[in-house]
Amino acid sequence: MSKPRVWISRPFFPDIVDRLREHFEVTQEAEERAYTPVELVAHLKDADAAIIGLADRIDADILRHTPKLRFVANTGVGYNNLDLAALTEAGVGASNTPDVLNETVADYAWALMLAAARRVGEAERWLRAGQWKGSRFEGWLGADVHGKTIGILGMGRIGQAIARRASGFRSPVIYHNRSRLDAAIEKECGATYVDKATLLAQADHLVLVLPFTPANRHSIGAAELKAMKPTATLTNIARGGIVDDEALARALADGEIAAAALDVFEGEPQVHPDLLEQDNVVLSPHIASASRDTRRDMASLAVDNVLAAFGHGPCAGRPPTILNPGVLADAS
Ligand code: 8YV
Repeated sequence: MSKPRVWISRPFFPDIVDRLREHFEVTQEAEERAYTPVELVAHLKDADAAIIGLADRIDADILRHTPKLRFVANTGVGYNNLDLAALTEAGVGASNTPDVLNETVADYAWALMLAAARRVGEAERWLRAGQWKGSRFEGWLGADVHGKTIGILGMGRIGQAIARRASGFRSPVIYHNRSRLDAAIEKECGATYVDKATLLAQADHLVLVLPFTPANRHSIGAAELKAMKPTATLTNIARGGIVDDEALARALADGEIAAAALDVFEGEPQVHPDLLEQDNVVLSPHIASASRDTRRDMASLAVDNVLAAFGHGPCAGRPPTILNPGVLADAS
């Protein structure tokens, strides 16, 4: 009997991919890029499973042409690139990579927040441009982070990991979330629940960790930015589109907030040209989870899910982070 086929849309860690070869015929792309729907169909029409990235959108139109497909493993915790209802309807299991990246993404949220507050990017560009002719006691004044109020919008596991780090900075944490956390978790994270208006008004450094849903689009727009302190910073490590990037560029230019740091953008890899004009914004190319260890853990978890979906490995039959477990129950 021929082995099932798995298509991997991007290159990663050959030793991890090798774990599939005993059970699957593996095709892996040598280059990472965004595929058109037509290209995706061409790659997926004979595949039994796929390991994909956030740029690969799987929806009902694709699934109509992929009758063999049984499982899709997404290499990210966010899965707004998957139409989960359509996958479930088509009987295709899907998984993501939660938890393994929480601490790494939380580290990066702090890195960006600190960089925005202390003007690290701006100062480095200035130095590299040969502008440093002598010290200025009153130059490069930024905002402190220690002791200041950290605001977190979206308090899932990554938000909680960000909050826990605040105790070393002696910074109080306030948060807003769709649902309030249990008192025990609030206590452990040292975080106080507030409504969104209070969060915006009181945060000295606001971090966004919301999942992207159509309802969350432009959760931070012109009105929300006006409601923030003029000395505040805004950090987005969640998803592009949660912030209205054009409104943010205007707010930064008008001094409505002091600075921002963005790892994600609406329409990435394009970045709104008005943001590129602003010096008081730190920009990075969606790398919050990109530590060597964590990217390996994410790849490994995606592979574990595929193996388990086809009855192999220690979790045989129970993909560890499946998003629609009913699909497998229906198939058995
Ligand atoms: C990406 C992310 O997965 O996990 C997520 O939701 O946004 C990131 O970790 C990563 O950039 C790989 O594409």
